[in-house]
Amino acid sequence: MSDEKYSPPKVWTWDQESGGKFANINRPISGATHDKELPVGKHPMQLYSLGTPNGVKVTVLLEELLALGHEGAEYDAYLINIGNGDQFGSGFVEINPNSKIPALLDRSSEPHTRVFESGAILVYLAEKFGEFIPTDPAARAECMSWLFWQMGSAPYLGGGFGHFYAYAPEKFEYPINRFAMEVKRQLDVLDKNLENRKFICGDEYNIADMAIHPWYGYLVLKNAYNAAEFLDVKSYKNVVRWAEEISERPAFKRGARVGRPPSGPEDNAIPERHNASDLD
Ligand SMILES: N[C@@H](CCC(=O)N[C@@H](CS)C(=O)NCC(=O)O)C(=O)O
Repeated sequence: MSDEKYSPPKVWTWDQESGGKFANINRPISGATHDKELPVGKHPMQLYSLGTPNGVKVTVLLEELLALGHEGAEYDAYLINIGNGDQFGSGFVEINPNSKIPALLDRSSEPHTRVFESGAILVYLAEKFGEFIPTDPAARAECMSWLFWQMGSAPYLGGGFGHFYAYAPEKFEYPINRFAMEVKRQLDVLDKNLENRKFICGDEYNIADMAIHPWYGYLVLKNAYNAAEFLDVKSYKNVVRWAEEISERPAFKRGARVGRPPSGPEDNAIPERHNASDLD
């Protein structure tokens, strides 16, 4: 396969053999592919998710809320294995018609409240418990601006740069150049913002930090996509300082462990979480 030879047909059709890491789960059709009820645990919050950057945002916020003593944030976290197509089960699609993790069901409301899209889940929980979201209108606008910045920007990082640099069946110069440039621009935006701010919005840690850290913090600290050197991530010194500080928070450390099988004996990750003691 080569990008030089490709000329798009008049009408696009689904090529199931298109290759790449996610070819087996990507489909041009929405909706359920099979009947499957979701499991339900004993806690008010039922989270159907996975320990990816979008999933970790939510477990980190839930752990932060629990650390402040909000018992209503107690949660069962169930693993949705997107590689096996669990996101296309009928029960999951009822909670998220877009078939992507994370999805939340709040069983403390009557009727129960479903929430999908990680940004919407962060806002819902922060508002419900009155934490990690400013009440002053100007401060709230700043928080929402950075939260929506993350929601709009990260697809260029993951779906654009990460996909073409790490997952596509071949290395194509054009998309790698285009998305590397954009990701470096985004890192520069963050770095300049953090020049005079401790956290994304100022002195207070809030849901904007929780949304941005699993993507850009992970990128600068953990060699995401094996691209640390290629993107020269360590040169974004303010982003590195901010990312390191958040990584030290006990609730961050707990939340970041939920939603994946351990990769080896040194890894303390847990696939599912049903009790605080699962992480103690
Ligand atoms: N904008 C969504 C993106 C969610 C998303 O892309 N989730 C990925 C994993 S990080 C997923 O579930 N992919 C499964 C699929 O595409 O079928 C959010 O922030 O919640």
